[in-house]
Amino acid sequence: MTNWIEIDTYAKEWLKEAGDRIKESFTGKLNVQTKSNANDLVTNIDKETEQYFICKIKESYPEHRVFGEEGFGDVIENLKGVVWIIDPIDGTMNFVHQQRNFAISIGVYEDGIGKLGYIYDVVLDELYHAKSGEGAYLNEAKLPKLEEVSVDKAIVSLNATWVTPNKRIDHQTFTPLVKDVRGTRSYGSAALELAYVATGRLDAYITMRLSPWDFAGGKVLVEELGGKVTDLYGNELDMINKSPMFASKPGLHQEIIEKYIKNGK
Ligand code: 2AM
Ligand code: CA
Ligand code: CA
Ligand code: CA
Repeated sequence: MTNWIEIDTYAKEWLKEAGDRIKESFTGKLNVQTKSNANDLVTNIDKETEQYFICKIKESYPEHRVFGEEGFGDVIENLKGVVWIIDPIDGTMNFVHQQRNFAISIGVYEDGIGKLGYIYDVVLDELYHAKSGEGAYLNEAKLPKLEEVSVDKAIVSLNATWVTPNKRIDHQTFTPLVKDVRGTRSYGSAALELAYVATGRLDAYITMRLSPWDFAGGKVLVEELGGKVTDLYGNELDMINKSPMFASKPGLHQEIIEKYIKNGK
């Protein structure tokens, strides 16, 4: 039997330690490199943080596998057994430019089912965490279940990229939605945006291209509170490959898909 209480205790300890190391890096010189394009950044701290977690996980749980953005973990083609899905720094551009608005994101899955979810806002020392079936918390405070809201009273997070011509979707798809909602926001960290959906600061978050490590932790958190985390059309998310993602309060999720996304197709 998997000892989730023990894993949860370790995960929280490692998150705090990794967070302290990240904060210490603010005074040193950052080594910034680019990945797929000039705006796709990675730093030595992203890499060191991922390596830190892998080291800790493999030391305590040699049979667990790690699926991490920076590629120091295992080659993952399925989610059999226990898999830690890790984004060492989500919001690297914010980390480099702002030294805030980034987070460590971790989801621990067993045979593809989300068991533990963590999003750690290092700078604010705010840890969003959930154990499937046992509630979600912001630090020590239990988060209330999400309640339904209508589109006209909703704040929706959507990056401006998706309302300008782009490769992934007809950019006019979201125009009616943007007009009808109370407001739009964009924070530049998918993990934090999911944490904000969990806390009700945002009512929904839509994005056209995320990887499993961007949403693995947030999915456990939002679902634990009764929210929906799916692809753009309400289907199960692909936990291995990149995909569009739509996270929302219940009710609003269905309303946005039916009235705006399907119509915009
Ligand atoms: P990152 O900072 O870990 O790379 C920015 O809007 C959000 O999208 C962040 O969560 C960021 O994660 C993610 N992101 C950035 N580049 C991406 C890419 N090429 N594919 C998928 N997600 C990306
Ligand atoms: Ca990245
Ligand atoms: Ca990310
Ligand atoms: Ca990252």
